[in-house]
Amino acid sequence: MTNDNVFNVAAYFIESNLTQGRSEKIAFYYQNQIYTYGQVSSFVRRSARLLANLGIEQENRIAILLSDSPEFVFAFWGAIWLGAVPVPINTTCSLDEIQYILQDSRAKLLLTTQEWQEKLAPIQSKYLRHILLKDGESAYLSLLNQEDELLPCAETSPDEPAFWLYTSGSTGRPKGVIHLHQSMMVCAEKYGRATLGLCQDDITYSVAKMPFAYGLGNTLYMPMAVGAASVLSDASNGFDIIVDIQRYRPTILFGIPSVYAGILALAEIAPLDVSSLRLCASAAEQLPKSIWQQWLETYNHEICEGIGTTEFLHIFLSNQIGKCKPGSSGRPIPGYDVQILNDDGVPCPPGEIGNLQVRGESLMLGYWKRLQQTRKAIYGDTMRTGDKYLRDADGYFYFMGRNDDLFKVNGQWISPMEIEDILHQHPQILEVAVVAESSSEEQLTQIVAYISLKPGQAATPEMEMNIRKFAKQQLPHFKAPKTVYFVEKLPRTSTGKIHRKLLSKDSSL
Ligand code: 3SK
Repeated sequence: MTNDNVFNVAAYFIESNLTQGRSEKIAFYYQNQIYTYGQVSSFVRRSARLLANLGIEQENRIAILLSDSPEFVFAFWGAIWLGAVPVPINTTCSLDEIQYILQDSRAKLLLTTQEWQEKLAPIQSKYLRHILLKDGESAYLSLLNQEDELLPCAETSPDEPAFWLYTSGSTGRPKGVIHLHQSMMVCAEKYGRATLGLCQDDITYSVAKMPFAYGLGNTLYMPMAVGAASVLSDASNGFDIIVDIQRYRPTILFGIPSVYAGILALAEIAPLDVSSLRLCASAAEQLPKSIWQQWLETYNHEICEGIGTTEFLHIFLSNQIGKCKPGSSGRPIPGYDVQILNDDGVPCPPGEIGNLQVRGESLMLGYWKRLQQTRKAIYGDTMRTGDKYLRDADGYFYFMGRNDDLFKVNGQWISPMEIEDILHQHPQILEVAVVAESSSEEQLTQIVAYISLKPGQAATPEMEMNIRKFAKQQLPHFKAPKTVYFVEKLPRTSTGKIHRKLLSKDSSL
């Protein structure tokens, strides 16, 4: 960062690789193509030029509705180079959510595919001036090839908005999280370099995609910060990911718990080739201990679990290989101050559940047009995340649920995670979510488990009995689920977290 407060994060990530002699080094793998840092630099500059020629100006938002691809990369950095503000939209969003995001962000330009354009045809946004397409006659890449690279980067500052990410909580409309030019650099240094030791020989592979904060760091800016390479892929299920890993031979796998479970369930028919991997990481949701253990036994790798938020852009609590505690989110990474406070704001002693509060330089500026929610969450450079946590005597943090996931049974607070962790040890269970429902007869809170079974297992009354018996043997009686519902798969939010609100019949408990 320069002293005169001029800093453009696109120029920072692009130019540092050129000045360090990496023009010919591979930055991205995509299908059967490769893109070097020199090519990325050229396309990003052309992309800025194309946007400028279309009348996009500094601070204008541009929406990107694409799966992970070179076009996404060039449009994202090109917009920031120009001083405009990219707004990635997750391709798993519903049409209604996409319409909302286009209106709410007031995006002037949308980059998408022909297929999406057709689906979006009934959607109107009075702010949208241009739609560019990845495919078809005037494909975005061929438009870039007609541009020159001569536009200098905008003289932005580290503390002005660089990009937005929409976060869809379990209730309400998605919120636009405004991130600054400095945020990506902070996360790349604190988590990528200092915590994981990312280096230029690494090839990263992320299950989470770039419109999700976890995926953006894993695939885009963290590898670029050290001159590493990454894989751009839209694979989302266990089998396709196994194939990708064999093909691209990444050194780092950034997974999520449901995908680790899915890959393990395929271990007999399609074992994962782990010979290229030096590190497996997990975030986005709590990783059940049993999956951590099975992964170690099956693939001889610890999983380095961490947790972050879209508001902090990336991970602030993480385990370290060799010092992992399964079931824990790890300890604060360098540069982040993480506290657990009781409802009076007093730090909790080890073993007591409290509210998670995090301080760090990558914190968002705020939520777009959500002053009350911003003020409620943030004070100074500190945020209350809305998560319940406890810490053990060694300083490891344990996720107990979102504030509104915890419920009381028999007068005692119950964390659904504790029960899910036990049920995950049942050999036939693939995924489980525990919620509270009120029983119609007695109006009492009862614990209910929604379960999807491993391939080949049948959801029979005997299976239900067997699972309930297992739970009673492993848990105090009042914590054992009274009802088990079998589902094909659990509902998830667009960022892959279990959508508990959609499960509970009475979410107001
Ligand atoms: O959910 C998480 O753990 C996460 C991790 C990194 C970046 C963003 C998020 C939400």
